[in-house]
Amino acid sequence: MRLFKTSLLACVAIAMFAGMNVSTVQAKTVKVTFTAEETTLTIDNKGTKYAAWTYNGTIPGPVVRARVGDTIDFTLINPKTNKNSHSIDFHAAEVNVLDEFAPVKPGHNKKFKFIPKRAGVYMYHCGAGPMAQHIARGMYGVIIIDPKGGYSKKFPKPDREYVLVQGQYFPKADDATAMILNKGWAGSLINGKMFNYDPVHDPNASMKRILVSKPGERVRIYFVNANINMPVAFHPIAGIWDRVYINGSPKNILYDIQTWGMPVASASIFDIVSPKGKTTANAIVDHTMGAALRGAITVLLNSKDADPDLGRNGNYIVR
Ligand SMILES: [Cu+2]
Repeated sequence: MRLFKTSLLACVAIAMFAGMNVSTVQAKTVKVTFTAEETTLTIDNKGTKYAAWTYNGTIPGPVVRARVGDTIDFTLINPKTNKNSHSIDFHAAEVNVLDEFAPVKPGHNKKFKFIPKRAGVYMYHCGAGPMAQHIARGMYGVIIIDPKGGYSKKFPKPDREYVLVQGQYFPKADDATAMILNKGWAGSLINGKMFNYDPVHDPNASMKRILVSKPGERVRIYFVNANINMPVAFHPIAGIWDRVYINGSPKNILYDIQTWGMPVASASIFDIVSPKGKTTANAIVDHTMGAALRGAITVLLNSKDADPDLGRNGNYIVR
């Protein structure tokens, strides 16, 4: 009887403790406001201009991050100075395509809320027609949904976190038909620029615009394939993915992967652990040669002098 009482007390104590845990990670409301901007951006290291369409003026748009159970309170502003309707399609949202994701005319706004229920990394993009053109011109980005339970042995806290989004560059921004037919694509954009982080293959690139880590660190890459028609063969040259979390979910772990195929509109987490005690470099590529050699190469330098801020405290995207 005494044993029963003790274990009952223990159960109550555990339940109380569990209750405390829940209250310490309270769901919150994450306010997100995107303004559709039809603007001009530079899409390579030599200054080539492009008539881009964006969320908040950048390719990709802002990184949105929340936890399972949080409320995303979203507003899309389409200024009346724009010529086109725009919309939002969050792959992390389970809603009504005819309502939340409907196109918004210039001069109008759209507001809705959703509660993400599944941990992962997800693409978002504009779905207004022609969708191929709205995506190709730059209206895409990343939303990260962290698991409710946070980090664990199966989902360790990384030392650095980077977002890489790959897109296709179609120089004829007005030719939506060519985009749909995959004709005339001239390059691969990584976070909005060809060879954005590759001073090895592009003499106009800067040695300062690369990804960095210190030897032995776990680097987590949130990768999104925002191409129009091309899958990606994602590979870290001179390295091996320690883990791939398919769709970014801690439930979907693969170990020891050289190349992972990413269909259009997919997103996953890729962990790489740099060797300890020495300086090394990786070239993270789309191993599809037509994409790699037209822009989809990213240098990751592992050295003890690595900038302490890059890939930390929300600096996911090297701009
Ligand atoms: Cu759009």
